Amino acid sequence: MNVPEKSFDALVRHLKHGSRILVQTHDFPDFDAIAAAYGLFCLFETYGLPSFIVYGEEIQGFSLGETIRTLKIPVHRLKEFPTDSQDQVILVDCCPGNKNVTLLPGLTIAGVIDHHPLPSEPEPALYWDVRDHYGSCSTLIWEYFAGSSFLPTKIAATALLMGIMMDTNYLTRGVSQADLDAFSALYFRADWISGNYLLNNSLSVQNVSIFQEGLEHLRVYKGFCFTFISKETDSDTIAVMADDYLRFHEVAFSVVAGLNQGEIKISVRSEDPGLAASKVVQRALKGIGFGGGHNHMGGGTVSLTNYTGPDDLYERFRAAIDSYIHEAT
Ligand SMILES: [Mn+2]
Repeated sequence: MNVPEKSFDALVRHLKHGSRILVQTHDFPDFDAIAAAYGLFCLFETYGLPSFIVYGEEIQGFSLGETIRTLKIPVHRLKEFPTDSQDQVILVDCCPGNKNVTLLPGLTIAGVIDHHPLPSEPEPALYWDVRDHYGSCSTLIWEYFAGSSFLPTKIAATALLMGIMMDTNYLTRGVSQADLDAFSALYFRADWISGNYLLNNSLSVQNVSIFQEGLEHLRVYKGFCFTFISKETDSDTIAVMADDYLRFHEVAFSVVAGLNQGEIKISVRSEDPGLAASKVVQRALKGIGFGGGHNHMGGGTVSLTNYTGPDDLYERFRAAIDSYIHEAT
């Protein structure tokens, strides 16, 4: 059987001539999603094909917003971006059929470029390039550059390098050979001093009370830690907290839940190779919300109507971890 070609040229061959190209990320994009979308946008530009980077909900966190402003990445929130029935969509860093991306009704999904495991029933798309062993989607887009006759500009290289660094937590989780190759190809092409400055300034002193509450509510059970934030927070801050708690040597799996715009947002991190963050969060939220991600990092959402408080959420995660360990042994 012939394996369909995966490359930028192959993607372009699946596009309809004369229709606008929308490069859509998941609804609450992160660095990797924005970087991959921007890399693709730049490639389209060099081919003389204008495209638009779109997302469903919100850019969260100071650091990502500041990066988009500094690097002048043209992003559009779908609520303020009129679409046309002829538009064609390319999804990056997400998959049609997963709940973290709201599909535009009636529009053709021309392509899917992702590094998350496929959902059980993905929606149809014309071109697929899903490499779930890659640490970042930015790596995949770098390979599209490498396979074309164009190299990324300094700004595009900086964005892609930031995407790799964030999704692999500075090359410490889920790293494949492809990520290392992309890293070494991009490192001296990018302005890493600026990129690192932007990544390392994600916190605000206004968040001190959130960190305080996180520590006050922290529960630790057999290598698993859980906390919740009752104040309004954002997914960026809870992700930083979930990362940080793994620094406790007693903790190998962390869960941080927080209130965000009428929903409970959950960030999950695992440094236990036998405990996949994505699988635990899916199991813990079954029936009350949804979750997903990778082995090392994941996230989820529970609507307030289904939320029965932090004690219940804690028990759900504890039970999910216990049953998972049980199955594996
Ligand atoms: Mn990603």
